[in-house]
This record gives sequence, C-alpha cells and structure tokens, in this order.
Amino acid sequence: MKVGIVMGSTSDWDAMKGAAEILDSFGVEYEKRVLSAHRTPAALEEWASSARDRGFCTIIAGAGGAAHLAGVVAAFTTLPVIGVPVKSRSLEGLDSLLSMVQMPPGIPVACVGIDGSKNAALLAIEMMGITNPEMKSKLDDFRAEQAAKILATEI
Ligand code: RP5
Repeated sequence: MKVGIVMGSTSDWDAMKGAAEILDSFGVEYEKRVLSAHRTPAALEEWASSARDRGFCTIIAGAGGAAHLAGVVAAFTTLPVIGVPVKSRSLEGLDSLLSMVQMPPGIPVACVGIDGSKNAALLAIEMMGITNPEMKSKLDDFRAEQAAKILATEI
C-alpha cells in the first residue's frame, strides 16, 4: 500500500516536503504529483479516481489560496483524504485553511493545520497502523523518541 502526495503547484513543495520526509523515515512508499483542481482538472480527476486501483491507501493533498484540491480529490475517491492548507502569500494560509476545512457533509477531508504536512503523513501512517503491526510499532518508537528528546532537553 502506498500514500499519494499531491500538491497544487511546485511552489507548494517547500511546505509539503515534510510529508515525504516522514514517510521516508517510516519506510512508507509514496508517489508525489503536482496536479491542480483549477489548472489541470482532467488530469486530477484521472489520478484521483484511479488511486485505489493503483494501490493507494490514503491521499495527502496540499494547496494554498483557493485551496480546493483536497476537496476535489475527495470527490473522486472514497480513500481517506488528508488536506494540508499551505501558507499563502496574501492571507498567511487562513484562506487555504478555510477553503479546505469546510467540506459539504458526505465528502470528508481530514484537514491538518497550516503547513502541517508532517502531521498529515503521521496521520496517514496511523491509519496504516490500524491493521499493520509494523507501522504501529514504528509509531510507538517515534512517540517514545519524541518524548525522550523533550524530557532530555534542558532550558
Ligand atoms: C494554489 O495556488 C497552489 O496550491 C499554490 O499554493 C498557489 C499558488 O500557486 P503558484 O502561483 O505558485 O503556482 O493553486
């Protein structure tokens, strides 16, 4: 099973690369694509509607501004879609967050915080961990290391 990472523009990569880093560190396979709900709608439809048959278990979708990408992906698949609102140039990402989070009932998007791509990847791995004991164990290790680092920090 692999995770899809899709973003609306190459300019989103700085905000989205944290998801790839987390997935790499957990040894999770992923495919990353730049596809836009507005600029490449037909290609986005084809990619999202075929995602399940191509072995994806979750899609992480990041976009900024009028951030309809995650919602449109969710319209074309019943795989879980995790939206990442990307910090925008004009409104600091509040526009991205609000346009992503308020989905109509029936087509859910699990939306993380602005530029929260690392959390999006962790959430995707937690979904895998429901049925995959190896991922569950890696998540336990990650949490333990994170806690140990905090507890060892002196201020
Ligand atoms: C959105 O518009 C993209 O997701 C990006 O965050 C924003 C700006 O895109 P570019 O003009 O940098 O391509 O669709």
